[in-house]
Amino acid sequence: MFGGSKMSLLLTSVFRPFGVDDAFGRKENKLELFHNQVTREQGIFSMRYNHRSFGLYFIAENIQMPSVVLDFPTLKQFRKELKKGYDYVGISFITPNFVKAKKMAEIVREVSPNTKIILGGHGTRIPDIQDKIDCDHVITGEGIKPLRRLFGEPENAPIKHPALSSADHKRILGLPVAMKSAVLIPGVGCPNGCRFCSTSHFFDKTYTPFLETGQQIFDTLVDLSAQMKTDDFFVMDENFLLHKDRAMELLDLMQQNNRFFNFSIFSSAEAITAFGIDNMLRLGVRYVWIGAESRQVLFEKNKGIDTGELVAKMRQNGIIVLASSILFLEHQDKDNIYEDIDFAIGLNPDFTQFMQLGPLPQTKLYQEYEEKGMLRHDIPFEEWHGQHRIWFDHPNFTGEETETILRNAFRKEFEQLGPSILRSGQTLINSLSSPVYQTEDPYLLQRYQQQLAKCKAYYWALTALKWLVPTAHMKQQAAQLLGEYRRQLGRRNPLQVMAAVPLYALATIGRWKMELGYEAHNPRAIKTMFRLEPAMYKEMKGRIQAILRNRKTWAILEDKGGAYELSLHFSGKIRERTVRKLLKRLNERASASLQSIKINITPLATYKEETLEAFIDKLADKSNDIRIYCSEAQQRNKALFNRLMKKHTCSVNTY
Ligand code: B12
Ligand code: SF4
Repeated sequence: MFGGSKMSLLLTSVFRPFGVDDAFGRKENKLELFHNQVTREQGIFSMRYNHRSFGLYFIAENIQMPSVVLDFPTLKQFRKELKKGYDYVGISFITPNFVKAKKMAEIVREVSPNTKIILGGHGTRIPDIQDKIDCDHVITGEGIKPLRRLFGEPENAPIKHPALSSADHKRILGLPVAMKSAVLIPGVGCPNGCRFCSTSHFFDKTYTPFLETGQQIFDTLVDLSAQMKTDDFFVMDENFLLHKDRAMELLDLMQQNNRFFNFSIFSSAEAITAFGIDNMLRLGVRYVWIGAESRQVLFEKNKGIDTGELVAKMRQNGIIVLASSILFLEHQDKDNIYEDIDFAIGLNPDFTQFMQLGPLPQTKLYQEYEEKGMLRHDIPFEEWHGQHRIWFDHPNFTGEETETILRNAFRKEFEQLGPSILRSGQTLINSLSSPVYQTEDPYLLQRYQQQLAKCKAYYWALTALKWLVPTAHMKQQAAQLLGEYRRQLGRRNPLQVMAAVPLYALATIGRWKMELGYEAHNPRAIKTMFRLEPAMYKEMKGRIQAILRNRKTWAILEDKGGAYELSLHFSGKIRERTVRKLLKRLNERASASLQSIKINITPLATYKEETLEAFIDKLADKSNDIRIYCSEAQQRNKALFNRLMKKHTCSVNTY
């Protein structure tokens, strides 16, 4: 605990490296969405993005306790952070990261025994988790309310949405992608309760909205758009269009206010059908992730809907589609599984996810398989992820066979349909012929213009893509697409054509790097402080004590092995009463001279020259190394600083 009454919380993801075979993880578990389970066999055409642990930022933003979010630390960084003396550590983990969470809990006990451990995230559904990982609290399901409860904070306070990029470190063709987009999380969970679905069961088959109305979403979008400088949003909500009234209210507000946000969403076939393509285009839905699951209609959400037709309709109107399919369902055997794979490929989406059926803890599927003794508990949790081998006894497949069939499915999809980036280019140009845009409606016409601009930007890359694709079939696909862009947008100028050369060269270097294994897919550690002032944070390190701390002024004494360093942090105003108090405390604590004094006056709104000067005169008795940190504007007060530097051994630095 750091002095005073305030407590502190460290919220951490599990540690990196991710995506390597070691004692804590597997190479299939990269911290990437597309390269893991969508475009994984598309080589240089695979989309390479890292994603933050959004839940942690959501929690930190919505509790009152001073918190630090540590995303993707190494074990060394985690140890170092723990030494700062937190009261609580919250570890977020999913089932395949069980051993990582366990290791981190052991480290907490060793490095900071007084810190309380809270486990959260999907991994907490592992039965008897509290006996498997040494911890003080387990919070399963939605995390904000229970944490508020634990910390004695108002449970039902409004939810504030954090401003976060939807993905970091975006690359394609080995090149960085500059496009910005933010994440929007309107709520968690899904009431549908499909028997395999981990998210639905984790949130107790209910939807917990963070943003309940269209108005709340609209206001949040306006706010996030200003902060993140983008109108593009990745919407993390299991079934965004299922809440039709909310989405329609949002659309009305966007039209009334002439705002043009764009969305990538997850939605089920039934919700898409009910919402309608027309409304989707108005709303700016550019990308949809849909669960096709299987040729045999097994799930309510797909009943009575021709998924192939729906996918085609969306693509014809310019909506990029990712269709997700499950392999190794119970009815599948060595003959019909290829029919199911062909069915998935036949949907002809822009992107395909193949996932192995995975009985994850506490789903209906898990309970059933557990009862029937079908679960392979001898397979470690690190391998319970759906992209390598199944972890249950399937009547028709061995684990090895599931690995091969899954890989073949991805490869076949790539070979037959070509790179997703080409398919998306096709969908993009389709949008220009969408009947929805054949209208006088100014809002839709503006939407059309946006699509047109996107097509023009895409057109630049097409020739290089044609050169880069590996097979004759794909080259033909690229040539046809090029022809279509030419027909609709006219010929490119020489500069646009020449752009293909550097793009091709850079992508070729990217390909070599990938083939030689030099691809960086691990994110760096990201540390974000919430309600922690720098001085307060510093104090958490054991050697440091605050001798004065109020809302505006911080005085920190750091033991430098016998000698002390004093750091002062002022904001608002320097008050004479505070100065008196500080000098008194200083006299009480550090009677010996101070090695150095650092004074940060940058956050001061205003200061009286005489007060600051008199204060520094007094401090000068205590140390002959005084460093003043100020802003460039403050430094313009040359007369004061020259005087101080003449009188004392004092330096003035700008921040
Ligand atoms: C974004 C995401 C990712 C990102 C990773 C982000 C990250 N930095 O970890 C990417 C794309 C990289 C990814 C990868 C994988 N993922 Co993933 N992913 C998701 C996804 C789509 C959204 C998660 C999210 O941000 N939700 C929004 C936030 C607000 O909710 P939340 O994270 O659940 O957080 C809430 C609660 O869980 C809780 N909480 C969370 N942490 C904590 C901590 C504490 C202390 C407390 C008290 C509470 C708490 O409070 C939060 C607010 O309510 C979910 C599915 C889903 N829709 O939830 C799958 C999901 C979490 N992923 C899953 C899996 C299996 C994987 C992979 C193994 C896939 C693969 N085959 O490779 C890899 C593993 C990567 C790795 N090595 O860790 C599974 C986990 C299953 C399980 N039961 O454990 C899920 C549920 C998908 C699924 N349905 O199967 N994933
Ligand atoms: S509709 Fe999708 S999110 Fe909802 S339970 Fe079914 S699979 Fe899960």
